[in-house]
Amino acid sequence: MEKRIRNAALAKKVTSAHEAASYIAHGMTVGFSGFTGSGYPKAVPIALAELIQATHAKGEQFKIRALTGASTGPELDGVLAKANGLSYRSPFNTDPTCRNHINSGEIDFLDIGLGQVAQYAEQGVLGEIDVAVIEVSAINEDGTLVPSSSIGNNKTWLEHAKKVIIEVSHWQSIDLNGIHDVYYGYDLPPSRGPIPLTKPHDLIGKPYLECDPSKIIAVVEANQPDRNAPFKAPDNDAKQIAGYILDFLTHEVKKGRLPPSLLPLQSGVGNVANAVLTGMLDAPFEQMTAYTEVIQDGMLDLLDSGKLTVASATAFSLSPEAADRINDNMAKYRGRLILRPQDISNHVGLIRNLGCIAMNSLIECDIFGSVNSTHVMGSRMMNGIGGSGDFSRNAYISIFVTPSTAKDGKISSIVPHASHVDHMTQDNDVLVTEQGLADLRGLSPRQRARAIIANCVHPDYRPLLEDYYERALKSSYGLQSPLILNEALSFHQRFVETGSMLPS
Ligand code: 0RQ
Repeated sequence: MEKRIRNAALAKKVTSAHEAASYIAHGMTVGFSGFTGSGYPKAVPIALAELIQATHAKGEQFKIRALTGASTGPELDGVLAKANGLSYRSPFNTDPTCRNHINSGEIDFLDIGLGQVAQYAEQGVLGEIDVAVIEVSAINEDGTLVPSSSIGNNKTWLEHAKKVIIEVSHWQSIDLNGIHDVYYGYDLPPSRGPIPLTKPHDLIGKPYLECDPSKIIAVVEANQPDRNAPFKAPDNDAKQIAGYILDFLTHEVKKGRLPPSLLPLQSGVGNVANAVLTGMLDAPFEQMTAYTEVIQDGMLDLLDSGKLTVASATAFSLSPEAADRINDNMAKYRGRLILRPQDISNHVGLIRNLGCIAMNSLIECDIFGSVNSTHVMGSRMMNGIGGSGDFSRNAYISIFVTPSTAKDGKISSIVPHASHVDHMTQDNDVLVTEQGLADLRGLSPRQRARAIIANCVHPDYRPLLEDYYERALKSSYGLQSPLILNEALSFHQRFVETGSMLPS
């Protein structure tokens, strides 16, 4: 087995996860590595959760403020939430226990765009970062750190934390060395210059993370796998949605509005997004590129087929099979898979310059095209805005996808008025459901409503929305965006009262 801790001074700091966790105390702000279930520390958070439980058993308080890149896994968000050890969490979470604690009001959750977190930390508005706990795949002889399967906000946490705990993962591929590109030229305003990245494959930084060695208080060795969840095989809805998107992109190429290789793709996480990527395997596009935040199975398949030449992101989010495949062949992907800090992968200026085609899923969309990505019935947090805002506003074309209904048809994904808005109507170009596609570009709100109701709504809900909209046209206070004020959220109210948005 190749040696992972190659720096003599840091090798002397190797200790147990429990010893490392004991440096974290009640009230501290901890910056953890981790993004969409990859590259998060496992051993130290588990030990920390045990320490928290033991402290609570003595009748003493112990809660921390946890910052990450994005979602982590059961060994981090899961155990800390179960131990009632979180008072504050940002910026994105998919763990069910943590979600429950957020929605019961026990955890203050700051839901912000993933590209914005580093700047907030630099401004100091997230408070002082007491400790950073960062998973790496190796420590180089000179003390620089080879990141693991995500970079996320690691550069920021390492720079701003007062103390650092490094968790060296023996599970991660040793060949991750050379996959990362950590840009160190990004100063605070007014010293900020242009970022020299004009193509997704450009390498503009260093293949490692730097850290002042005097801040490193402990090094822990671990061997747990990332949270790699299997993807469902694409169902009919997903296949239909993928078909409409591929037809749309083909049409845009024919019209000369997109080049035959398309523009850099961004794809959100989830089964529908993965199905779209799978559909691209048979699509007539060659030499494609991806500038995105997460690399999932579909993107790996596209790379292997040669249809995609490069995928730049900040993290992997793979099924267990794809994780094994990539870990066994990591060296072969060097130069074609690039992981960057999330303030670069999600940099709004780069997204605009590259002209990304953004494809993201949603919770609900209203008839004018305002999108809610986060709040079920306007108040219950699902995961967070993630990177969808960074990409949708700044993309060349922003596409949102969703099945037209949720929860066995009891919820319409298209509603008269969004119960929460993450992406305003002006930012959203194309809406796709299994019913069809609405190209909203250049349309006024009234034209958008007609296109969405006609093309995207499920037949069970279409008469209800047509009826609502026709009445709105007659009674609305203004006709720019027709609205019946005391009925706009009536679908949601009906669901909360009866368990279905359909009238009984
Ligand atoms: O619930 O898990 O109980 O079955 O939401 O929905 O249809 O499986 O779709 O996995 O793509 O997730 C918006 C949540 C969609 C996700 C969201 C319920 C539905 C199901 C999941 P169950 P699906 P997906 C890059 C981009 C924000 C972040 C983002 C997301 C569950 O895509 O978090 O875009 N996006 N990041 O039943 C009630 C509705 C619902 C609903 C769906 N209208 N009401 N429940 N659901 N619609 C990645 C990152 O940023 C890291």
